[in-house]
Amino acid sequence: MRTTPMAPQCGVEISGVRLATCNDAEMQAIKQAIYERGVAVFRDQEFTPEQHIDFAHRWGGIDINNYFPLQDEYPEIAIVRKAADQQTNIGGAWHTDHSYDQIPAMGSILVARLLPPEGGDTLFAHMGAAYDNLPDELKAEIEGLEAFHTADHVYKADGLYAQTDMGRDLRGQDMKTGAVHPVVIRHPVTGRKLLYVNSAFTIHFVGQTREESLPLLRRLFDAAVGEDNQCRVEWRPGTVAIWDNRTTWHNALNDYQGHAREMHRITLSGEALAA
Ligand SMILES: O=C(O)CCC(=O)C(=O)O
Ligand SMILES: [Fe+2]
Repeated sequence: MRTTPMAPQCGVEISGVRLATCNDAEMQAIKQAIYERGVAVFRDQEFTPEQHIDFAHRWGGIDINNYFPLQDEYPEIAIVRKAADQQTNIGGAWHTDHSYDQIPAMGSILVARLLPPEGGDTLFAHMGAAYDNLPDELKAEIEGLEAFHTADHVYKADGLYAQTDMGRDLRGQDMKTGAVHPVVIRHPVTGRKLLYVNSAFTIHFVGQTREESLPLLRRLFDAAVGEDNQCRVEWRPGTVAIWDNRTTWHNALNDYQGHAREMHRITLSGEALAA
C-alpha cells in the first residue's frame, strides 16, 4: 500500500490496496490516514453495493441519511444524483455532513457510479490546518465558545432545496434538527484541534443572536476555505473517496450542466464531540 499526499495540508491518494478485500492492518492504516489527512482517494476499485456495505461495517455503524433518496434494495446506500436536466446538485456549497446531529456522522464512503464527461470534482478543506492558521487573537476569541447547528433552513418544506429543481428528489421535509457543538473540537482519535463551524449548518454562537454571531462566523468561514487548506478530488470510473466530517469540509462542484452524475454514499456513524 502506498500513500501520496494530494496537497500539502489535505487529502491522500492510497494505491496498491483493494478496499473490498483489504486485511486488518491495511484497514487500520487507511483509517489513520483519513483521520489525519481528512480524505483519501482510491482508484480502480470494484465495489458492488454488498461490498460497499460490508466495508462500511468495518468502521462501525451506518447512519441512514434523512434527506437523500435511498437505494431500493440497499437502504444503507444514499443516492447523490443529479439528472441531466437538473440545475441544482447535492452538496454544491461548502459544508460538512450531519453537523446538525448531536452525534454527527464520522464520515462517508462515496463511490462514483456515473460521471459527466468533464467536471464534477469535489473540493475538500482541512479544518486542522484551518485552525492552526488562525491568528492567535482569533484562536483566543473562539476558545470555549459553542455554536448551534441545524439543517432546517436547507431541507424543510420552505428551505433552500425546496425552491430548486432538487426539491422533488429529497425526503425528510418535516424533520427538525438542532445540535450544539464546541467551536473548536479535538479529533476523537488524533486529538488534533479542529475548527468545527461550517457555513451551511452553523447558525449562531450559544448566547448570541444570529446577527451578533455573523461577523465572527464569517471570519472563521473565510479562514476555513483558504487555498492552503484545500485539496481537489477528481473522480474517475472506479474512484472511491472516504472522508472524515470532523476533519474536513467539502464542496461538490456543479460545473457539468446538461450531464448526469450519480454517486453512492454510505454514511459512517460517529461519536459525540468534545472541546
Ligand atoms: O457529490 C459529491 O461529490 C459530494 C456530495 C456531498 O456533499 C455528499 O455526498 O455529502
Ligand atoms: Fe456533503
